[in-house]
Amino acid sequence: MKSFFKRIVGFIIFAALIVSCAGCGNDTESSTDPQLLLGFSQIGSESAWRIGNTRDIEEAAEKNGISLMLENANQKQENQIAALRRFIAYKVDVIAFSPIVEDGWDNVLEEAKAAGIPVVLVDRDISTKKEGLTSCLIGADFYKEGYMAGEYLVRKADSLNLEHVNIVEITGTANSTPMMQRQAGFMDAIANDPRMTVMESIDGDFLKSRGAENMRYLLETYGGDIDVVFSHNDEMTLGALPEIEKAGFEPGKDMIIISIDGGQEAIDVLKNGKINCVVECTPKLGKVLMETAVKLKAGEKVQDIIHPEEQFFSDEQDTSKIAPRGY
Ligand code: GYE
Repeated sequence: MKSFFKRIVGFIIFAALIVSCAGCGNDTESSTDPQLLLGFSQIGSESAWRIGNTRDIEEAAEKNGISLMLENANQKQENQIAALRRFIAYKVDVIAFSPIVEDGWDNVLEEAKAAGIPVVLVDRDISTKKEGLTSCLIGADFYKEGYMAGEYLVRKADSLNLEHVNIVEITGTANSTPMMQRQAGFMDAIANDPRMTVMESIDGDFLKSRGAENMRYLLETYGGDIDVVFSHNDEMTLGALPEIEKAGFEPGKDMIIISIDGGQEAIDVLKNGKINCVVECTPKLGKVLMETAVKLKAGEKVQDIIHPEEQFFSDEQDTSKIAPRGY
């Protein structure tokens, strides 16, 4: 009995110590007591773009004194849903996430709404019939990116006096916003040009390995009939290029290569002439995300959609002047 009593007293003292220390710590800790806790669910680490985007968000959070709970879903929607539920249980101030695909978010977003936590979509959009599940979207205009890629191809076909242009398309993750919008923009840009034929569109899931695998299959199937490879991201392009060379073709010359993202590695290959065109998609969304999270916590209104400014790089310009990319 005595020892039980002792234990209780010990526990009370221990608990009191924890409570009294929670707010003190050292001086720096107390002064950085987070005014804002942001939960961010990232898709994964599939590309230089994604890794650059994660880094940018971490740096922006730190710069703005925002506490970041960052979770990497390793390419799985179920992991993202579980992360959002943890953020809700943790009562974060704002939730942000990059939805891997567009469908399937209604239930968890209803839960966030019921908990009164504003949600920001970063990079990709969702599709839902319900109103008011998210506060805004910060991400690129993927339709415009695809459209610019298509416009480039029309100009390139003109400059080479091509009569027929056979295209293969390696697409990003099925049912993801960039995949659907880049494809739509590209198709619209070439739609009125009778020279253009898309021989096949194939899902490469934004992965380098799948870019290589798909390119092998496309070369086996269509061989030298391929005039153009339109790839939805740099990783898949970088996977496809060695396969084209192994099959005896010179990328950039025998085949026109069009890519999207504009990471350093792809830009270096553009400079070497093995890629003809790279449409920029900037991963640097962190600063705007932090500004938006602060406004949402303060109950202020934010813009529905925020698209960053994006550039375009191709063999039509002096590529030696392209500044270091940072991702
Ligand atoms: O193009 C690709 C990535 O959603 C814009 O996802 C992003 C895309 C990007 O992994 O490389």
